[in-house]
Amino acid sequence: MPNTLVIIPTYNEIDNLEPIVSRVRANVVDAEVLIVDDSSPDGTGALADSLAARDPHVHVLHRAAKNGLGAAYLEGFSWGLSRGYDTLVQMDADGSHLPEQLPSLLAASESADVVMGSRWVPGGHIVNWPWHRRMLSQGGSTYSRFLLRLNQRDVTGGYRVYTASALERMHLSSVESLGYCFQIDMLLHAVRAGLSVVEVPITFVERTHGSSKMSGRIVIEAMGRVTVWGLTGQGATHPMPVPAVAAPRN
Ligand SMILES: Nc1nc2c(ncn2[C@@H]2O[C@H](COP(=O)(O)OP(=O)(O)OP(=O)(O)O)[C@@H](O)[C@H]2O)c(=O)[nH]1
Ligand SMILES: [Mg+2]
Repeated sequence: MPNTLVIIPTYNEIDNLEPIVSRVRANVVDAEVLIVDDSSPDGTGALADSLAARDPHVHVLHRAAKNGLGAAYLEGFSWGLSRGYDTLVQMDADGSHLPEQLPSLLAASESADVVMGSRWVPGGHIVNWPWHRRMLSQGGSTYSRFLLRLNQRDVTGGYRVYTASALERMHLSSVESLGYCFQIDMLLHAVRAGLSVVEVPITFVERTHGSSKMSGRIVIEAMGRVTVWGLTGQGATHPMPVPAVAAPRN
């Protein structure tokens, strides 16, 4: 039973999916891949099925409708935890997260609960992003770090590795965010659960095929939630409230 599951959420990634899956398989040969597709109209889900039919290391979860990357990841985590994987990776399908850098993230996860691929630490790079995307990413990270008292530099980054025991301690049932904010929400849950978090520099490459699902609504969701969390004292310095009843395990 391989230990590492790489979860790749997809919505209209037909040109990106096959290369990213084969690069993951080439770079971490014993990893398994879970594609979580939200009924992409461009046929990504059918392509995912054909990749899974060719390679027993590839699995697919089909969801009925587009419901945000956060919900797709939560379903992927639950799928992986219930099957006993002990390392779960988040990776975009669009080529922004380089599978060639996954071995260094996995190496770091041997001594940390959560590993975050980071664009904003020394050694981190961004390729082909316009200035307004850099500003949004850096501005969003700075705003969230300040309001939520987080120490990490790249709080919206989505290239991460979680150990299964970390996810089990993070009270995922209270993660509600759908878009960009999901990454901040997850980090906040990790820090408040007392987990060790390390940032590893990555090179983030802007997608060359397909289109971004980032939208004004996603940015507003993130700003609104971060502001409310900050103003209501739900930042990183406050421990997670322990649920009165233990959450059921899948
Ligand atoms: N299953 C699922 N996947 C999604 C959804 N929204 C985005 N994704 C996937 O999540 C990953 C990240 O989405 P992107 O559109 O690249 O958004 P982003 O990386 O936040 O924004 P950019 O930096 O502009 O690319 C990609 O693999 C998308 O296909 C969704 O609603 N459902
Ligand atoms: Mg992207």
